[in-house]
Amino acid sequence: MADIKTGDATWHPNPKKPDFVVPAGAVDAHCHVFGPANQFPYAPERKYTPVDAPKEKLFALRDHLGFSKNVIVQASCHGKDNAALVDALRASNDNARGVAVVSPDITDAELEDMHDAGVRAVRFNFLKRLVDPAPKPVYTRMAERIAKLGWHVVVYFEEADREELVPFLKSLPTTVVIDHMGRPEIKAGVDNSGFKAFLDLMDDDKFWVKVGCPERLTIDGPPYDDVAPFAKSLIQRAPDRVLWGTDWPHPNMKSHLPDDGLLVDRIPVIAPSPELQQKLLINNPLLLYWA
Ligand code: 0GY
Repeated sequence: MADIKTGDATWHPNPKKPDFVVPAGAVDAHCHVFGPANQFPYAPERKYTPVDAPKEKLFALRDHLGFSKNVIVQASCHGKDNAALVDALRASNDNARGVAVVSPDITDAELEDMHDAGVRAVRFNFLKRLVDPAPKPVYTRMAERIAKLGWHVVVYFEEADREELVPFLKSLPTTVVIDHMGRPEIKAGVDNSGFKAFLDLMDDDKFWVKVGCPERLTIDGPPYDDVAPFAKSLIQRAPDRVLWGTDWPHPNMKSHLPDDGLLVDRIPVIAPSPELQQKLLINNPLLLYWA
């Protein structure tokens, strides 16, 4: 595993062709586009500057991995300017949907334009290393506005902040999708009380969860055996409300360059039956993003 230096790309230059053949029509439901900066400059308030990862590279990876569709999530390095995201959506032939990060002063007409491009959610990011979170009423007001468009909320938080955030998340008027399994404490093991509480939360059908991203959570490194039990438990508990994504281009990865082909090969480990794979990769994301 090579160390990644500042200024290096955070993605594998030559991911393997997956051994696991995903079902036809599969959706990579968490990925990003970065730049190119000369067309879509990074936000002045950003907390990291990535290497450009433009839409052409994302779509080539999609094809290489055997996927058909993407859900592209606005990353913090682009702040509240969703131009790169919208450009990728419009270039996708209806094969991509978007999760935007928006400013409270966005107009209804601008939201409707984004809907037309394929945006179906807003992301509330509570990771202080990535953003300076706003006061909760700002998010509540935005959730009320986007609910009218039939959109949902995607939320990114750390396990340490979960308990404090849950009442607020439950109060939102939309479905809430939780990024990266709520970033569980892998070293505490799958039976730890925090993750048990998270599993209990998933009994509320307001909540959906993304079960990818082992590369970011792992302690042991590839092939991510230490993270698999967490994803597997979530899929068993809420098979109709789980989503999977590559997380390409893996912003802020410092420990190693994840091989996206290997990430795909891990899908049958966490979703062992064809029925679970069909829900995870097709039925669930289509319902949430293309219905
Ligand atoms: C991710 C993860 C990260 C970055 C961002 O918005 C962002 O910049 O989400 C991270 O550094 O954990 O998958 O989106």
